[in-house]
Amino acid sequence: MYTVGSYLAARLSQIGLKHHFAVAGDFNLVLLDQLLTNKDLEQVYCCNELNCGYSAEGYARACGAAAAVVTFSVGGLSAINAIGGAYAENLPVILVSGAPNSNDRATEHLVHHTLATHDLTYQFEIAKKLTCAAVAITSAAEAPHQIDYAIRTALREKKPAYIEVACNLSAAPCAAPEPISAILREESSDPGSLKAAISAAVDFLQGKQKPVLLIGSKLRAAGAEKQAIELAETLGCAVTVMAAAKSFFPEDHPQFAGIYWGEVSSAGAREIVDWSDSVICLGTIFNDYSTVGWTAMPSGPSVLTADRNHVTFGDRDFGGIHLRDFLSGLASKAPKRDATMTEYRRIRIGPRTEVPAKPDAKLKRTEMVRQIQPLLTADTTLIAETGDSWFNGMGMALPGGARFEIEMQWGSIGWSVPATFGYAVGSPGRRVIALIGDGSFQLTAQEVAQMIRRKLPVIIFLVNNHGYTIEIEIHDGPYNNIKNWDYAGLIAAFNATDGHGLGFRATNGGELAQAVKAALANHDGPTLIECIIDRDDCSPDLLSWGRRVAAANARPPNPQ
Ligand code: DPX
Ligand code: MG
Repeated sequence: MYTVGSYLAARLSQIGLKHHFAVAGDFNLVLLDQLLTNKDLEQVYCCNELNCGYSAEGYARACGAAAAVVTFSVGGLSAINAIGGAYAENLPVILVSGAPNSNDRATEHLVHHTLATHDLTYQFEIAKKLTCAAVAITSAAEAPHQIDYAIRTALREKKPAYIEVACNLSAAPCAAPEPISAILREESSDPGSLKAAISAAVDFLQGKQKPVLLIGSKLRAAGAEKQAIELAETLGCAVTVMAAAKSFFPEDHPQFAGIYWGEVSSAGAREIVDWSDSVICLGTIFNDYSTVGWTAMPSGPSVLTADRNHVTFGDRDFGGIHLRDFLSGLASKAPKRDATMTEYRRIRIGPRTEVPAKPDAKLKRTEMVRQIQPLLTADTTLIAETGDSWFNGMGMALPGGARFEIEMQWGSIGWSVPATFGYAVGSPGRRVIALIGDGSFQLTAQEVAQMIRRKLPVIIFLVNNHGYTIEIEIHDGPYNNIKNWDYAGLIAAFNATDGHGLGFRATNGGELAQAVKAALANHDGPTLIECIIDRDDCSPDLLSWGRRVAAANARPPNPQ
């Protein structure tokens, strides 16, 4: 016999989840019990609901989807920031919230954890704005199709969904799950539109001599990474990658021509995009940050954009197309156009080898990244928090198989601590390394305790540059100073009597090397290495980027 809660658990398990993240509250306790009845689905606890949402977001990066279960209002509204992030980052995170008893709706009753008004719909209304599907379950008979609709839509759209379950319905009997294929079935491309788009794109390419590919972050959401390689290999052209899509095209591929990010591109990438006569954009997102304050935005008739569900260039626009189908179709028909690759080979500069600093010399950013680079192996995932960690991460060369995670569209500081936790829960076989600034860490630091609880051997490089350095470079003021913490010392507090986390403080290269050695040997918990560097010791790219972004922010209002 199924209940609303066990039905939900069955569906989460059937779509491939092995875990769900949760924070308890009286409106979801019975629901949590019901979820626990499913032995294929482990319940993983978080310190608060914001972290719970971000943990699920990180898990979705590793496993393709995720679920976070919270209580009403006081929990749900905290989780909402992470759900906005999942929307912006194209990740199907299912937010499940317990809710007041269905008998308390449309009555004179006031309920705790609410605004002390009779409105119990506000969380649902907010969730509707930030998800692709939101349902409120107030009848057990309706629950199966409501749950299926929310999950199916999230998986198809690669966006978060919201399921609210009145607390007295979690254990109410309902229908048993029917075949999961109804949820997993993908809509296929419209054959006519697909054929026309491919043929028009072939004509477009026939007329060009120097195309370049530009990979964007929606390529992964479209599940089209393999097909992008196929197209690249048919064309033979240079392949550049946007910062938010780092690792979505293998950096050890012979056609990889670096990160295109306007003025702060990796060496040769901007030159090759500027030199090209056409840019094929695959799943790209151009915003003020990724265009470096609107200074680097491929546009006009020489740009062909293939997005998750449509293809557009010049005055053509084809809808109802899966990016995957378009790319593999085009790969089988496109002409060879390798001029940009030939040119890139001429201009490319080999990787700069940084000279090791003296072991007792004061730690600098350059020495820190020099020591992190060799830790990256085929099974590493590097997670970079918003801040100079973006730029430090961008500069790392990724061996084949290595993955890179960044939350560049949403850019909410604090994301990386729980996202790293969630990612590590979801991919126990990978070595997870996080680069996190001191300011960001202060938002969500307590989730390190959950890494300790689950004995996850994550390595955190905590960059203590004494403040919000990226903001300092955009626009400085007293608000960019933060209270210093004993970051390494926190680990002892989180360990309490039963944890095996390690915390180290590195003030020079020698101490950092020792700490890295200990981190690699610690298999029983996370290792946090606090790297103490100067407040202004940031990457040169941050300086250039910050100047441009500040200029974009400072544009005067249009005269009325
Ligand atoms: C803010 C940012 O210490 O990194 O390398 O020192 O910059 P750096 P830190 O983690 O500081 C981060 C800080 C304050 N951004 O420089 S990027 C504004 C902001 C945001 N998200 C949220 N609040 C404020 N991005 C949730
Ligand atoms: Mg900082």
